Amino acid sequence: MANSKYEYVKSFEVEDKLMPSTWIVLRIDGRHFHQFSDKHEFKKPNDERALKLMNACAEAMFEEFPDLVFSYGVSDEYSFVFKKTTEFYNRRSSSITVSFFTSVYVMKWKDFFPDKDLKSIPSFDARTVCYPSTKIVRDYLAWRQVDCHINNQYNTCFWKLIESRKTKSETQDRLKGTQTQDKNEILFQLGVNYSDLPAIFRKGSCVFKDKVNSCFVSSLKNHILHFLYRSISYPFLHMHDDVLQSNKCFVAFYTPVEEIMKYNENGQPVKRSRNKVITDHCDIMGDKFWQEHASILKDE
Ligand code: DGT
Ligand code: MG
Ligand code: MG
Ligand code: MG
Ligand code: MG
Repeated sequence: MANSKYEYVKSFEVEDKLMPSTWIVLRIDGRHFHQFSDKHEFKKPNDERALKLMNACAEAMFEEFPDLVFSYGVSDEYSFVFKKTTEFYNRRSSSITVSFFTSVYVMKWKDFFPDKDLKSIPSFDARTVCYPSTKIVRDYLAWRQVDCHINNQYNTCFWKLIESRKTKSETQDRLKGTQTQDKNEILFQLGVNYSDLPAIFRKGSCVFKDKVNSCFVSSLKNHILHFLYRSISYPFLHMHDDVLQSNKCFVAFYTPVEEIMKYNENGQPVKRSRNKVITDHCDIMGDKFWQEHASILKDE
């Protein structure tokens, strides 16, 4: 690049590199979502479609950024854990991930709210923190899930009391100083068994990659394509390469496209293990989940 007299401005840039060999946790939080959720008439206290849109954004993050190992979402926030050894974006904290998340939120809005126009521009803030040990990452995630539980129980009580024709100030007085057990009792009197509420509300959402065994399948379309490439003369293929590449020519005589399974010499289906993005509403405070998914936070 040619030097110019303006080059000196680069000397003002400061290093923006996160500590090496530490888990990077990025937390994204909707900006002014109190107003945003009112404007779009999100259901109170939980809008399942809004939560599922957040989950879809997290799933898209996993498709886009291979160094993500785990994420946890609740309300208008999502925490993303990058593996310790990641060199993604040179470990710069001002990474592009939050703009990617926001763009997906806008792009997928209509998939989740076909009946609602997006009336204002959603944006998210982001902070990154480095954690040196697996234990602290687990404690971080447990902290977010405890928060989810406390807020959800309070909000569920609050809106049930409002539904039962209590005023806002009566409701606030009724809930002041109450413990978990008291709130469960209030809910029970109002006909709600807290543990029967959907797990997505009570536990929040986990999106992560997990190894799954699947049978090796390949599409019939691919087999035909290979067959044609092997048996039709090169000049023909050359002339019609664009059509073959687009697969348009097969639609006419092979619809729907079937998938065929591969078998080994003993007649057993060929299994392969691959990473799949999973969304679930697990308990991530106890040991069970982490014992069953030991590879997620393993030290490398
Ligand atoms: P901030 O983050 O400082 O810019 O401000 P907010 O307004 O985003 O506040 P925050 O992040 O502390 O709290 C999240 C807000 O989003 C909270 O006021 C309720 C709203 N919200 C999030 N999820 C839902 C939902 O499923 N239903 C409804 N009705 N509101 C929700
Ligand atoms: Mg906030
Ligand atoms: Mg917010
Ligand atoms: Mg929030
Ligand atoms: Mg550039």
